Amino acid sequence: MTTLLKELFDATVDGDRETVLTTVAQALETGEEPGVILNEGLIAAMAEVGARFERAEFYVPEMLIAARAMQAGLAVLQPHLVAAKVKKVGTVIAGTVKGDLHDIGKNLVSMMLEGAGFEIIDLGTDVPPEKFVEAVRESSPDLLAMSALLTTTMPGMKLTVEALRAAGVRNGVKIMVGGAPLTQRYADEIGADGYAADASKAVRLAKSLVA
Ligand code: B1M
Repeated sequence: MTTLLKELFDATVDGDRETVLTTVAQALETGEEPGVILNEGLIAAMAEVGARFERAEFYVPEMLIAARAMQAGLAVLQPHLVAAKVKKVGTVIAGTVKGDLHDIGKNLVSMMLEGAGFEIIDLGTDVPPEKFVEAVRESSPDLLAMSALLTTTMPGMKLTVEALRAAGVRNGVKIMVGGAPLTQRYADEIGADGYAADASKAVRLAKSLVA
């Protein structure tokens, strides 16, 4: 890894947005491949952030700050990635289910997935089943990622799985669910393909579901 990419890696892990922005720009100026900047700088750094979170060396705030720095760097890199036709790991439609306005966890999961190379289509909060179905129909994503923070809104996930089935699009998409009140058992009960307890595990699950 070049010194510049190492600097980008460290700045992303530290959530140092300014240094991320300058090192991405410098790496592009020196002719570094956009895909290498993405993989060795930003994505590798977010994998390290996930690993530190799992070792309880990082908590949610550190992870959020790093993810925001990563997103800033990614925005600069994006047009160059498109020009270089760098392939995405997969496309994810993300949203918090109907009746539920909690989005901090969903946003963190989305940012970590973005940091792992996924393209995110974020439907926001309070998303009814029919809106998920419409988005799956329109975008044919690899993954549908649903979040719920309230015991009263969890059933929205089951209704969405049923609505996807009724619309005939369930089999074309992997469904992952998460949020504080959820369990693997609930995910199994509603026919989801996977459950993750936190953003780091969500990245691992998403990668395994599209593998
Ligand atoms: Co609300 N709230 N809240 N709240 N809120 C909780 C969830 C609650 C547990 C607080 C409590 O009573 N102790 C409780 C729910 C009780 C229950 O149902 N069991 C509750 C309640 C009752 C309510 C209201 C009903 C309060 C009221 O008005 N009477 C109301 C509901 C509004 C609505 O949604 N319709 C309400 C409102 C709000 C605010 C708007 C004030 C605010 C949300 C702001 C926002 O999100 N923009 C809020 C907040 C902040 C919380 C707490 C304090 C924090 C949630 C949070 O952001 N955590 C929460 C109590 C708590 O959790 N300590 C609480 C940090 C976040 C990073 O974690 O979201 O768990 P989390 O996400 C994690 C994992 O769950 C996982 O990864 C994330 C990162 O590691 N994960 C996924 C999440 N989604 C995933 C998806 C995946 C995989 C993993 O794959 C798809």
